[in-house]
Amino acid sequence: MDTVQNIEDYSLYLVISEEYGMGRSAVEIAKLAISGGADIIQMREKDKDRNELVKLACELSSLCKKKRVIFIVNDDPLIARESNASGVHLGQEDMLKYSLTETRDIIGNGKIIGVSTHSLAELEKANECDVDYIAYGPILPTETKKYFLGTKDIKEALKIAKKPVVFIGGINLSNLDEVLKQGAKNIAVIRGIIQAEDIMIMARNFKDRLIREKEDG
Ligand code: 3NM
Repeated sequence: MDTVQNIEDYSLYLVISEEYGMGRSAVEIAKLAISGGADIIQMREKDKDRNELVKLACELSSLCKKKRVIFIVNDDPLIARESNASGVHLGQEDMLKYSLTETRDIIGNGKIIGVSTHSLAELEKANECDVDYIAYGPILPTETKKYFLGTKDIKEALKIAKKPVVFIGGINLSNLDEVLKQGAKNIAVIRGIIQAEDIMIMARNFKDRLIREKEDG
């Protein structure tokens, strides 16, 4: 039986896109990051066809299950269901394709739904929806987006949020202290980890810092 998993405070959430992985496969990246302490893995692949996505999602899902790590599929609740993932992450534009009601019907009650928000207004709206966590960003400059919100938004976002918030965008080991100082409890990262020469050590550095923050907290 599936146990219901929740995003716990001080989680390290790794978003994997092979295109940024410097030739390393998503599975290889996931294995190394999990060894280093990643708590959540998201498959975010924009250049694969549906069959490839399902195959990869199934591989990552069974790896994560073995390691007791949360596995989230980006964009597509049907692939999340097919791969028996822990949940699905929807961007604002994905919600035009699948409403949250449809998404819940597809993936089921015991599963996690996360949504991306890019303003305090979007975050407030997400508060009232059937979602289990809210991603907020980009809080720092990142190649993926043309703008950023700034770390000052973190405190305000946490004041408003009624669900766990995962901060994302441009986070690396050098600015992690600033992000945590503003009160962030969960962080999501792509390049800061998957572009490290040693992914396992980098994930461990991130996770150690989160654990220290929790203990000092
Ligand atoms: N979503 P990196 S920012 C995928 O703000 C993604 O919703 C964002 O990559 C959002 O850690 C982002 O390399 C990119 O900056 C995160």
